[in-house]
Order: sequence, then structure tokens, then C-alpha cells
Amino acid sequence: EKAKWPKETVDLWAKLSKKEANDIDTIQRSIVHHVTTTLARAAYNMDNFSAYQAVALSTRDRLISRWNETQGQLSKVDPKRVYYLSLEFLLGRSMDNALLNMGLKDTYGEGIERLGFNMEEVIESEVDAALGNGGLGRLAACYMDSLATLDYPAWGYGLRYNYGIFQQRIVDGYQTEYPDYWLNFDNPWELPRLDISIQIGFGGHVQTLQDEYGVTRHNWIPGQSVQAIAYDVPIPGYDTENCNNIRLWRSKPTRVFDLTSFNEGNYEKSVEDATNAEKITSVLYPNDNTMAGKELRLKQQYFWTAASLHDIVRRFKKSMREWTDFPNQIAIQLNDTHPALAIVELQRLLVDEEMLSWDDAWEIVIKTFAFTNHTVLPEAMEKWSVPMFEYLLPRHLQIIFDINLFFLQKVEMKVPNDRGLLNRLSIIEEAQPQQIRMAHLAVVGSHKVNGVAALHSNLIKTTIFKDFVDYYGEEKFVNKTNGVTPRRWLHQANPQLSALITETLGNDKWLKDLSLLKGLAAKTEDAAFRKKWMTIKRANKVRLAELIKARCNVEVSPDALFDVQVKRIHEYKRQFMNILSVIHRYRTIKSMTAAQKASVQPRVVIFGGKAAPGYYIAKLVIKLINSVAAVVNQDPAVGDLLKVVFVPDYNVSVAEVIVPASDISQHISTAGTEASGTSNMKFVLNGGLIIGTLDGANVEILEEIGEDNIFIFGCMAHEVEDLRHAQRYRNVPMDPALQGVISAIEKGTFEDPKIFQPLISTLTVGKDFYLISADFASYITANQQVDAAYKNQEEWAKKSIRCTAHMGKFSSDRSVKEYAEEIWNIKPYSVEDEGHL
Ligand code: H53
Repeated sequence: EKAKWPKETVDLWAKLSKKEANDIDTIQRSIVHHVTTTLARAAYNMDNFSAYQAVALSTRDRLISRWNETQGQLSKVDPKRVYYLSLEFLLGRSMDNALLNMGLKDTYGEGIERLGFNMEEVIESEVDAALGNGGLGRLAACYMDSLATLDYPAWGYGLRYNYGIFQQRIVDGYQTEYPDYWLNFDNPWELPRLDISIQIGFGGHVQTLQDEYGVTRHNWIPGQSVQAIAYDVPIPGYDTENCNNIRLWRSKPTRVFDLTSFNEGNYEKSVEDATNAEKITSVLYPNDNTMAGKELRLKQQYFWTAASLHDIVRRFKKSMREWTDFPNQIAIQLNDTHPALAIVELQRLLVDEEMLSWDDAWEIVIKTFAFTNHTVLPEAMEKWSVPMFEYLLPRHLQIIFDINLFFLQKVEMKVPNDRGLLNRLSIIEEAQPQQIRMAHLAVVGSHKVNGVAALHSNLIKTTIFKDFVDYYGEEKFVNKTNGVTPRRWLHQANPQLSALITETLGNDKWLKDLSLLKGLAAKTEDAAFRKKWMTIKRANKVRLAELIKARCNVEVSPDALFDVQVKRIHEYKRQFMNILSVIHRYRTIKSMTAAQKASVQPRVVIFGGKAAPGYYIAKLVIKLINSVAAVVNQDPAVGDLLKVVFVPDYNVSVAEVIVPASDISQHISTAGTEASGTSNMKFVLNGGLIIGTLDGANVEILEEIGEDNIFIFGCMAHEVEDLRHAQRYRNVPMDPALQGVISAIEKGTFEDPKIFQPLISTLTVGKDFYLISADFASYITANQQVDAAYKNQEEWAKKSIRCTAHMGKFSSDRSVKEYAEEIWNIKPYSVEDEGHL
């Protein structure tokens, strides 16, 4: 169409589509414009929330310009892209981050100030986008920030849940869950693409036919279908014009199906079908590191992978390239096994719809996909029962059986007559009923498999994927240590520290090259610098103390040592061990004379995190923490020497307050259970020391910062099996200090002990799977070392500075670059200013 326009029309478009200026006057006008038009308000009926809405809409205008520009240029240039398939994107708030990344925060801050509002209060009005559970979802968000910042052509694909992770309230010490209807006030950070709608089928049957060449073809006739509608979330990079996209799918009823039932006179059924269609993207499953074998979850997974692949294939077909070019243009990363069905769906599209031969299609599939494994916990391994799967996806089941057969035939050729091996490698587990092992499918359908920290990547090679390593060889299995974005987790969350670092290093280049932080190391000997450093930490602690007062109604002193454990509540993460050690500390203080108490290091122990609603033991841990807090915080014999708080509803924006304020944080999982951990990186980056086990990324953090700046305790991953064996069969007695703590609980020191009996039973000799007893003594000792070290504030300040200085490795920029160069084979494409318009 454009080609037909006269020059004046083309020029007029070019002139009018120029980006808006970013001077304060234009920005204020745009804010007020949104107040008076989009929001239909006026100065006299504005509050912080409407100010937030107006600033958000004005920011969004600027985001969309960049998004358009980037996507327009990318369509023309058509470089190889990566698609990051993740069922979770835990983005948190967007406004502050978008303004900082676009370099507009100061101007907007001044603009809104002059209009009578305080920027920080306006920012606080935004609700979190909480479309994730924990580490895996937040990692996806950090990676999207880095991909955009490094100018990589990348899209995320996920689901637009109506309800994100539930909101947690504490009632009588227990967790209660409330729905997180985050879309209540509209979401300015998304662009609905109502024109992009894809039909997704379920159920039905498979027709088998012979084509004109006598080749057998399969045609899936779904029994029902739903529509996938696209919502695009722009992701601006830091200090670049590039703006990437996360496309989230929402399910809606298809018109065709409504009408069929309706015309059949079955109004009720048509309404029911419509409701069922909407249900698919209605709620995020609130499980982290545990598998929910629910039919609706499988529907979510297929709905999302099918919509995403349809979109990817459609975009590829526009380029008129050969199918063999598909993996040269497209890399798809599977974030855990949740999207493993994409492997099957691409094979189906290529074979059944595009009529490629099985082998040609399979070669394309394997070259396209790569798979990230995030866990070795057996309860997290996704498996789907064959009968349920067949009912929902009959053609996909046939394809899985074929993939499996051809794979096992190759194994048989290489290693004849080893039935045990075939059984162990099979995608199908021979149980009653049979189960589809999604991790096996993901390994077989990908060209690279990676773990998320060095220890974890080695562990998967010797445990869950050992037989695959023997068969494929080592090269297919690689490590990509996780990282976090320094833009959100230092620059945004800790603006004072960010400013001090920039001042000290002479510029802010460290925000894009985190290794430059090593320039801070020389400053450890500078007393004036240490003072500035610790003053900022204290200010952050004051801010957290205010949050604790507001949310928990407990007064804590910012001069005490702030000890933090915030993460999902899980037995393997051992919050239970932490609270047991707090009880030990409480009993120790109680037994002291006044003179002895005078030398005790005051401590505030801060917990936060959600338990999966069905995870009974995890919920009891929350109850125990609150029961202990209730007793300890009221005990005049303890006073300020020990305070315990559970901060309700831990989420990204709460983390942004907690992380910069921590003196010591706890990363104390049983060795070999935490794949990486990412909050450990955030805390150390902000000059917080950590106490931890030799697990996940703790090992690499230790390597970087040195053993004098970290408190390590407990058994090592390779000792775990022997320890479990010993306590099971050799009656190893329980640790005496732990025994004392348990007796105190059983005596009713903290509410009715009957409540906690199921929790205490998990420690019974021979059953203590997470080895709390085995690690308890060394844990107590490590905590004493923390107290002693904190007493020497000058030395502590040096450790704190060294921590930050040596965290360069843990930027998600480094992780993403490694994926891009070693797995995806993609190159940055930097958008030229105004190039497209
Ligand atoms: O993924 C994080 C790791 C962390 C691991 C976590 C995770 C989930 O949040 C959910 C499911 C899953 O399999 C793993 O527990 O150790 O840091 C990002 O890799």
C-alpha cells in the first residue's frame, strides 16, 4: 500500500511519526495529557495512583516507539533470533525499571515533582506483575533485561495469567492465600494484539491416510478448540534504543465453537465451553520445584507451546526461506521441561502440515531446541500419565512414541541387548499407568542441555542424565551459571550504593560491564570510603525497619545484625533448620547472666517466602516461625538481643527493599539440592555477606570472593548419600543441641506442641532426609563466626566491599552472552536511531 502513496503522504508520515522529545516540558505535557484524556481526571481529583497511571501511560508511549522501531528494523534485517519459552516471567514492577533503562528517570522525577507528586510514592503505587513462583521465573525476567541491553534479537513467550502467584497473608501465624487479581486496574505495560489470534486444538482423533505417493500421512482432527490472543510486553534495554518483546498468550473461546453449540440449541453447553476456554490462562500454578500433575496444567503447556510455535513458524514462512534454514534463523530455549511439548509440536507441524519427511523434520527440530534443566529434585520432575495425555493430545502421543522408538533403536545399535539401559533412557516410564518423562523428551529433542551452576551441571551428568551422557557424549551437556541483572538489583534497588560506585569508579560503565566492579577492591583500605559504604547500608536497614514496622508491627533496631532468609518455603531450603537455630540462640540467651548478655551480638532474624498451598509441612514451618517470633519478641529477658519477623507476601518489590538491607543472608540448602540460587548473587552484589552450604552457585561465589568473605558450613554434595545411609542404618544419634531445641518445642515453649508434631517427625532418626541433624553443629558454629565477625565493623566493612567488588561474574549479561555464543549462535543487532520510520 505504502508504495502507492504520493511523496507528500510518505513525508507527512515520516514527519509525524518522529519520536517525541524527552525534555521536561514535553514530558509534563504528556503526563497531563493522559490525566485529562485517557484517565478523564483533573488536577483536583488526582491521587498517587492516578499519578502513577498517567506517568505509566506516558512512559508506555515512549516504550512503544522504541518497540516499533526495533521490531520494524528486525523484520527487515531478519537476523537469527532466540525465542525464550518460559511458563513464568516474574517481572515485578515496570515503571522505575523502564524509566531507568531509557535514561528518563530524573526528568520524569522532576516533572512529576513539579506537578505536586513525589516520584517514590508514585512508583510505590504500582502492583507487581507476579507471573512466576520464584527463581525460575525471576531468572527469565533478568535474562530478558540482559538480552535487550546487549541488543540481542530475542523474544520471550509465556502465558498471561489473570491471577499471578497468590497473595500471602498471615492469620494466627498461618499462611492464608488470596487471589492476585493483578489486572483489576488495567495493565499499562502490555499491548493487546487483538488481531493476532491463533486456534489451538485439543482432543479429537487422528486420521491416517495415504497421500498421492503412497506415503502414510496423519491428520489430527481436534475435538475442541480455543483461541490464543497475543499481549505484548515491551522490554527496553539499558542504555540502548533496542526494545525486545515478551509475547504472553491469553485463552478465549473460539467463535466457531460457541456457535455450533448455540445452533444446536445447547446454550448452556456453549457457555460452559466458553468458560472452560477462558480457564486455561486464568491462574498460575503456585508450585515451585514440585510437579502439579493436573490436566489443566498440561492444557496450559500445550496451549502456550502451540500458540508460540505457530507464531514463530508463521514469521519464518514470511521470509520465504528453505525449511533447512529454520535452525539458522531460529533458536528456541526451553526454560525447564514446561515447554518440552514444543519439540513434539514442531515435529508435528513439519511432518503433518508442511509435509517434510520425518528425518528431515527431526534434524531441524534438534538443531532448533536447547534445554535448561533447573533441578534434580525427584518431586519436581514432570511426568504425564499416558491415558490423560492421549485424551488431550492423541496425535502428539503417537509422535512421542515414534520419537522414542527411533531413539531407542539407535541406542540398541550402539549398545546391543542392554534392556536395563533402554528402560532407563526411555521417554516412557513403564509404570501403571505409563508415564511420559518430560526431561527425557527434552534431552532427546535438543542439541544442548545445560545446568544452571557448575556444581549442578556436573551433578546432572552423574545422576539424572548419566545414561544420556554415556550415550551422546559429554559435549551435549554444558554449564551456564545463572546471573542477575545489575540494573534492577543494584542500580534500581540500591540507588545510593549505585551512585557511590559510579562516583568511585569515575563513570557508570560498570552497569554494562559488571567486571569493572573489581575497581572497588582497592578502596577497602580507605576508611572514609568504608564509612560512606556502611552509612548507605544503615540507611537501607532503616528503610527495611520501617517496612517491618508497617507489615509485622515489630520494632527492630537498624544497629542490630540483619539476618535474612527470603525464598520459597521448601524442606530442601531448610528454613526449618534456621528457625531451630533461632530457638537455640533464644535458649542460650535465656541461660545467660546479665554480664554474659552484654557481649551478645544483637540480631534481627528476617524470614519471608510463600509455601505452595498444598505443601503441609512447608506451611507448618511458617507457623513455627510465627509462634517463635510471638514468644521471643515479647520476652523482656531477651529484649533487643534477638528479634524474629516473618515478612508476609514476599515478592519482587519487597525483595528490592530487603536485599540492599541485609548484613548476612542464609542460603543453607542441603548440598546438591539447590540447583543454583539467584538471591545469593543479589545479596552479595549489594555488599551483604552470606552464610551457606557448598551448594548451587554458592560454590562459585566462594571462588570469586574468597573464603574470608563468606561463611561456609555443612556437608558436601558427594557426602550426602553416605550420611543418609548412615543415619538410616546405623542409628546415628541426633545432634545434642538439636535435641535440646526439640525438647523445648515439645515442652510447649511455643504454643501447643501438638501443632508441630508432624514437623518434628521429619527429624526422627533415620528419616531426616535433608540432614538437618548432621549439619546442625557446624551451622551453629558458622552463626557464631558471623556474630564475632560483625563485632569488628571495620573488618566487616572491608568484607562487604570485597563482596561487591568480586561479583562481576554473576551479571546475567555474562550468562546471556554465553548462551548466545555457545548455544544459540546469535549476534547482537543494534537498532539505528530513527532508521525505520
Ligand atoms: O530455578 C532457579 C535456581 C533454583 C531453582 C529454581 C527452580 C524453580 O524456581 C522452579 C522449578 C525448578 O525446577 C527450579 O530451584 O536453584 O536458581 C533458576 O535457575
